[in-house]
Amino acid sequence: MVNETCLTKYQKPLKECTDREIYFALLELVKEQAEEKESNQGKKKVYYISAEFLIGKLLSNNMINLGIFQSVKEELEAAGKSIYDIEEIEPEPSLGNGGLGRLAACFLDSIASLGLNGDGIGLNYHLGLFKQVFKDHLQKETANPWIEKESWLTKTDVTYPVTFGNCKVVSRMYDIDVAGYHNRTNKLHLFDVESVDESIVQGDGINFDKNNIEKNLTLFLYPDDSDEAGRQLRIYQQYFMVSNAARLILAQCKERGSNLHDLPDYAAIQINDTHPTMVIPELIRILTEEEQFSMDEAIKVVSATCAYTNHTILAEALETWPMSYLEKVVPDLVPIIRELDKRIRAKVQDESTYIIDAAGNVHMAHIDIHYGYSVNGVAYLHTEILKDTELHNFYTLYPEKFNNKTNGITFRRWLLHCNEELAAYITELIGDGYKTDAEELEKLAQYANDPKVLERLREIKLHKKQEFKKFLLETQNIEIDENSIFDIQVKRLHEYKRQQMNALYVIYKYLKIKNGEKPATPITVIFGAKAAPAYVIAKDIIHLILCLQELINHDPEVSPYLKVVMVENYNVAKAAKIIPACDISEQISLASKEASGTGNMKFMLNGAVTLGTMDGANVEIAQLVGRENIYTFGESSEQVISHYAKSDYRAADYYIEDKEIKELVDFIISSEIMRIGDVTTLLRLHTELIYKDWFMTLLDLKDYIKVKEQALTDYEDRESWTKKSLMNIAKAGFFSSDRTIAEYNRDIWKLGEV
Ligand code: 26Q
Repeated sequence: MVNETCLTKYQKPLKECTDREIYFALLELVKEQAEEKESNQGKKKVYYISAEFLIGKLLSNNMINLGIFQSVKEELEAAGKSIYDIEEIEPEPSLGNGGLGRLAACFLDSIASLGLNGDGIGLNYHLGLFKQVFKDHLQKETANPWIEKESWLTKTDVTYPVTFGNCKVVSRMYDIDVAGYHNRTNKLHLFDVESVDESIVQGDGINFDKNNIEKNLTLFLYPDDSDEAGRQLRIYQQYFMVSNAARLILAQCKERGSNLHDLPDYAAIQINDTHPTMVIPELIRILTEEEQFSMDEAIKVVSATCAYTNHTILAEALETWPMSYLEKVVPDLVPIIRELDKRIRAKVQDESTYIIDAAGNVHMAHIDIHYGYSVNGVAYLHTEILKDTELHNFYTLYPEKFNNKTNGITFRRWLLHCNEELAAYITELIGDGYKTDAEELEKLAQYANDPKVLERLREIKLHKKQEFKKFLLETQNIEIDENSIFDIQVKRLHEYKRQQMNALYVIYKYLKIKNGEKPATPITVIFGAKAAPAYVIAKDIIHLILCLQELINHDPEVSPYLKVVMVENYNVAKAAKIIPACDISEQISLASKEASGTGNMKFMLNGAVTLGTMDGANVEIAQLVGRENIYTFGESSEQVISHYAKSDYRAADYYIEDKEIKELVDFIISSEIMRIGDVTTLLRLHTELIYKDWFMTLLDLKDYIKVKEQALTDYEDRESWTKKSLMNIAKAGFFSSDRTIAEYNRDIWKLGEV
């Protein structure tokens, strides 16, 4: 099969082709096969609009879903080639920041795999999110171009004019095929402008002329915590995305027979966080201005079509835009937004729910909640907190709109692809029904006391650890011990996720070893995290970790027992190599702050044991696996919420009153660390932890250390540890995104049978 494509494409056989040539041959072959399964069946369609789709590399996953991975792999092998070498050629599109973007990608996979009629709509960022490099123990950002002449993108002839306050652009739609697992192919539509000019990026960094919208509109994806200059550009991007989305959706619905008055029978629009919220006023604008709808009817129809997902409880992350920005960028939407606000003021007393506040800021989430038909959180606890506190006033108004959809992950990528060996062994034990019905993983539980099974699971884990060890040596020249305990925290860097608490544990362990207390089994603490370029404290935490890495790994007294690794430029491809190698999964956010987490699910599925707080989906993991198969610690979300309400947490009290805490925190500015790192940076972090510590690191530090020590001790009984590992895999079925998407469809989209 591949050989034929090579002969046609290059006039030479597979075995004479370079890996690069083979990659492009496979790209062509897979695109052709995916297109054959394209289908637009079904009257109603879901449009998942998202500013981010963190799709990762697509080659192997598409081959798995099309059912040709094994045969292609074997054909390559016979020609002396390796599919794993070919995988390395593919550039990774970095079209997302983290959880929210990756969730959107998993959802597209599940929508297609369940055979549902549904497409994604987003933006084609040419440089995506920045690439992270480490220099002088600091994070530096560089551009990450990923679009090559031949790629997964297919240029379409769909183009629309988009009008901003001060300029006009013409869009073009590019499509990426989304091949479902042994099922239909859907589309990811990514809009772009042809005038984008990558040469306006200065030097090898990520600075560029912010004023030239035609040239910069789809150049970069903004990091999830951006400075003022970047924020205005995000409104341009958001409006560009939803203006195109609205045009496309209305055109497609008309094609399928809608007269637009019946739009809710033809479309469900899922709004992924508030980034696409302007689609609501934009649709209302088009229907009233161009389709002769009355305002009342336009609002009714749009409200019955749009549904909103909330992904965050952090108040500072809820999007509000100054009216003055909107007047400049999207003046045509301003009268609509004012009308939407006026209608709420006329019927609701509660000012906290108004769209435009007294200071003239527009609250995007408020538009979604008043003018959408569904509001969902992304894990049980998260939805409860939204109802009880953050969005309580809205819940009182519209209790029927609120529902929970606990996140999930696609098992195709996060098991079948990233851990072929484990997937094959599971198939050997329980058959391959679990690939389409994830709950079948439960059948593994019957082997919990089978020494042969546990032995084989240990072997697979060791093998994945060896593979990651090799990768790390090749990419960062760091050598780790595959027989050590791999304790891993990989996720975006944010204070609420508390990488700094893990770093304080590393200091604790370092001092213990220095004091002669050596761990029974060596420990490798692995981090991977990008910090938003403007997020100072986040970057300071990276600096601390890199300094610890330097100090500890070069200390001959300590490094045989403890190593620290910060993986550079953590992304989807690296996640797929790291996660299967994990023993202990660190999910240690301050309770109430992590909406769900999805990394926690990926680790669990690959047999890691969670060390975590009772936050986000950890709560559901704990409930599923039971007390003996998870390590939980720290104050509860109720306690934390009460600390904020009463303002009664003072980090300085913990620092002053507890000698051990003081010793760990002060190590940040010890002569050992200061010799390696930057004094100003380290002092700033030290001060921050003692006088601010907004996310209460010191509150849970002692309990964290205690429980982590217990986990490490328990690891010594390999048999019972592997049993925990097995039980985690067995209970992971609930976290399949197939389950999540089936629930979205049942409760929100109601697409019906096709
Ligand atoms: C907003 C305004 C301006 C600039 C950037 C942003 C912005 C961009 C991205 C704000 C937030 C994000 C991303 C949020 C995110 O990834 N949230 C995560 O979503 C996951 C999927 O539901 C959850 O599992 C995580 O708990 C949540 O943190």
